[in-house]
Amino acid sequence: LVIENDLREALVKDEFELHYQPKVDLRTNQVCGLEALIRWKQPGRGYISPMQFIPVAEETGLISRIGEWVFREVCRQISEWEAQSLPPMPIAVNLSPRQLIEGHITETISRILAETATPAARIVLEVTETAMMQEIKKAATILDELRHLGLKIAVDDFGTGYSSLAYLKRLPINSIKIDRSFVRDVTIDTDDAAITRTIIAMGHNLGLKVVAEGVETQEQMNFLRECNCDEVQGFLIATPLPPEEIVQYIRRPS
Ligand code: G
Ligand code: G
Ligand code: NA
Ligand code: MN
Repeated sequence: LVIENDLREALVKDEFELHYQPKVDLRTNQVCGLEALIRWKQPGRGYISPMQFIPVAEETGLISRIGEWVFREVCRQISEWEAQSLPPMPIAVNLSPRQLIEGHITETISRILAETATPAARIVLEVTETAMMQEIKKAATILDELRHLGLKIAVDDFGTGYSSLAYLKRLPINSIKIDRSFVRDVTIDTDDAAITRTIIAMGHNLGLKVVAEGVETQEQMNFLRECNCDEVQGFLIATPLPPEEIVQYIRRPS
């Protein structure tokens, strides 16, 4: 059981890490971006899943401090990789609902970008459909501010909430990520195949880039390529990796 005090201590003791999962462009087969995923390495207990502690962080409000740490660490990593001459690519950061709606996300992000001299265009913010729909007016205002700063916005876990693409059209969005629950059976379930095709076609008609997540097999990837999906992410390509392994992965001979 994760409790508030453990999380506070984890921040003080610097026990969080970020791992990065690559995304691949289906036309070029090249890595075209990375998603930062938080990990908590507790001495003696190993890694604790964000599924266990992000909800606690949300409930207690600690998410704003953890989120700030994540954003700063991504900016630091971008400049470290730049110094190592790794090709520049966008890095996605997950925002939970409370981070989007409460507090001062725009001020926090613009301050960290300025302090770390990070170009805003290098960052993609992943926001779940549910988070955007909870308070759509407020979400729209905040996402507008963030896009004006130059960040890109992706809708995460797309298809699992109650939004329609017509609603999404009113939000300043650049891409949608098809939830992995549709991708899982896309080659065996005709409904999931139809849903996936439809999301890709409608996303493209609205001028959005479409990413599929949770791609685990070559068959799923072939299907997605045939449907003109733009990018894929999942264990078939790579699991989330620590930063050193990302460097090796990107520099590997192909
Ligand atoms: O990486 P993993 O599949 O274990 O992540 C589980 C969940 O935790 C996912 O829903 C993911 O979006 C969320 N998550 C991972 N890293 C972060 C983070 O830095 N901030 C927030 N808010 N959520 C994260
Ligand atoms: O909710 P979000 O999409 O941010 O969740 C990201 C989580 O999904 C990460 O914890 C990551 O470990 C997990 N993940 C990434 N690729 C795959 C995959 O191919 N299959 C499964 N089951 N999980 C994946
Ligand atoms: Na995500
Ligand atoms: Mn997702």
